[in-house]
Amino acid sequence: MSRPEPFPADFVFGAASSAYQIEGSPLADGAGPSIWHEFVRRPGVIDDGSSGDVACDHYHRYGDDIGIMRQLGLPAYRFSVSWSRIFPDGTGRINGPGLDFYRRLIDGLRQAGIEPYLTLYHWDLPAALDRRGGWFARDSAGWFADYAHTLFRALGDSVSHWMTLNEPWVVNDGGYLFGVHAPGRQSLQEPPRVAHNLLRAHALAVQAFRADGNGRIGLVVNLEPKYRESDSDADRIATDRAHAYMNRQYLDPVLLGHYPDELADIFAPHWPEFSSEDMKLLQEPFDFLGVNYYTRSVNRADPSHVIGAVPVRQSGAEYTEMGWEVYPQGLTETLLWIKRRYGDIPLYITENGAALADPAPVAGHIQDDHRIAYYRSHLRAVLDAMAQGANVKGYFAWSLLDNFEWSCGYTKRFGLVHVDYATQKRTPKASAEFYRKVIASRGAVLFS
Ligand code: IFM
Repeated sequence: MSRPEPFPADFVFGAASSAYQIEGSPLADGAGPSIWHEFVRRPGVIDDGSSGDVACDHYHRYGDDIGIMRQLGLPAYRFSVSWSRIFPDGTGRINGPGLDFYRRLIDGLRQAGIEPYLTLYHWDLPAALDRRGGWFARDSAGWFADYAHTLFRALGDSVSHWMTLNEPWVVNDGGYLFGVHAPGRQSLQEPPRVAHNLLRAHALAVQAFRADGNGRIGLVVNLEPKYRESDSDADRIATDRAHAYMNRQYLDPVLLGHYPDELADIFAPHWPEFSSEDMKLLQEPFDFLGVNYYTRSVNRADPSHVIGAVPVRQSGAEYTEMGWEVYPQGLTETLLWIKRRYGDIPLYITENGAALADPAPVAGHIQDDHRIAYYRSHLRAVLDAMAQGANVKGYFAWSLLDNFEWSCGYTKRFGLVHVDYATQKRTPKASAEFYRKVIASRGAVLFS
């Protein structure tokens, strides 16, 4: 008797990556520097002092990597384009060889029967644009729309799924509030306008897509359900603030037409009045929402923290190497929360995965059972949400390859495929084989 196939036939499985984290050769073939290329050169900002200069050398090895995707039976691959490979100065002159790299990648994917899902911005702003104010500059929205428009025209015949921004919350929180990510600014004044400009950029790109693009376009946010440590008023207010700051800041404006009230409080006296024209622009309809899910947080009030809340570790809970609690039911909750609050927008899980200490290879085999358990529980959580009505269209594992994990450098490994950074040898882990079976059985293996 054949097993039931829990995921519908049109559900898309894939794996995800991003340009700076895997490509290497950031200045090759006429590319300009990005803010990450410059940021990693500051002493002390990356845990192991590393950079994305070589990373997984995907810029040269993309053909082999497509071969690996094919072995895994991946129907889709989510990657990002490095803006400064296309526009070395951020705007103006187009760098043909940069565009050619992505054409080769996309052609290779298509020839292998793998559907490309293209993210326009995964954190690597051209450094030239940072010198013009970066995302704090109101002009940034137009710079991004022009770049997006160029890609819609150049690649629109072979890419049908587009994502504007990856995790605008991280861009702003890491890059402009706390300075632990590029461009390393630490400001209370900039983040409200940075958030607004990011969302204006997203909306203008969607408008350009409607005028000159093919297929479907969406926004990718990272979401974490926020719990409170106690029922005290202080913890309740703090948790509401954490939720507004991380989860609602980038969704309420685009889907409901206003920012959460808590933000004015958090950023007082720097919270600006935004014009009604701007707020209308932000509501430009888009086709799907990408959700990156890793964990939840349990919050305690802490007036000394900018947001007024700090996450508290849970005793007895399991944590990944990132210090993130393994909490699969949070994914179900998050998907259902989106539907309740914002309506029935089609959803993709655009990232989900875990950095875990992998066991040493035995005869070239890496038995990462803990990662298999993570994927199993989270894929089941997606099915739970779907059974309760969440409109989930696809799931992308983070990540295809071990890669450069931003301020953690190469100290954290999220990959389905192990990368030996000294030799660039790729070794699929046991989790890759498990994911292959998930895809081949459309999820039946999750229950065996
Ligand atoms: O590696 C990152 C990715 O670039 C964005 N989402 C979270 C991942 C894990 O931290």
